Amino acid sequence: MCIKALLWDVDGVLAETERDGHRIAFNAAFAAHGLPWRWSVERYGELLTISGGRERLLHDMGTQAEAPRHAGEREALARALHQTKNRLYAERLDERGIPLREGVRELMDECRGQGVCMGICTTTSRSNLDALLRFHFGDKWAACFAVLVCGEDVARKKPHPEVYLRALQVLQLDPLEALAIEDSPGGVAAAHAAGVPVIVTRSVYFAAAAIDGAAAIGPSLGRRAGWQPVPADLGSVGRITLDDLRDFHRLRLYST
Ligand code: XBP
Repeated sequence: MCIKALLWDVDGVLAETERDGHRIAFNAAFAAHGLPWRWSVERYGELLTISGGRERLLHDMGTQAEAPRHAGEREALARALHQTKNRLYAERLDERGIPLREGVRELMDECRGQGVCMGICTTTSRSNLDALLRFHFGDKWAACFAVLVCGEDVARKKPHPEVYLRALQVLQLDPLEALAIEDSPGGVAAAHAAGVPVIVTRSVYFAAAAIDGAAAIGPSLGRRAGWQPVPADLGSVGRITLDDLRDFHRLRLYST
């Protein structure tokens, strides 16, 4: 079975948006709401085990003395903070963007050139995806993708497989006709539970995380060194190509 669709995760895979975007915007939102809470790089890394910004806020309120006592008030505060955070995140990205990770643009170009369709499978909010990709690909960025599944499109966020199941349903594909690219254990678990083979590009926050069940793991799409399994030697090609993904995908199918 060949790859008919490449399904991209967003945060950590397309760009290092967690450390350099969301975390900073969450802290700015706390300040804007007059709250003393600030998430350090390390604390934010711990909080990334909770999928979804609003859910992350609610979880953290359990550790904050200033948090409202009643569940309804906490929920309202989390919603308000999350809205502010997403607005500030989009403003920051409109102004200066966050660079795409190495090899992302080239692999997308290859997919378009070879007629392999692409989808987005993320639990981030659609406005965040829009802000990131508009900066890099212009207002018509969405036309590059056959399906977009974001946080507000699903009832259950990763590691639940709903984002992937939904994308497969829209694309009318068997899970084995797709390949996902993820960076986190939760993302891999989501793809896995949907039956979609998945490769991992390590991001700063999950550089050393234990990750099971990936067809291949490597440091970046922009580098051939450091991947497991080792990609075929392609002489001067310095990055991971669509043919490498086809190899990873094939090896995965034969080994399961
Ligand atoms: C990323 C997330 C999101 C982002 C923040 O998921 O879990 O919560 O951290 O975005 P994925 P929101 O790996 O699926 O891209 O604040 O919009 O949730």
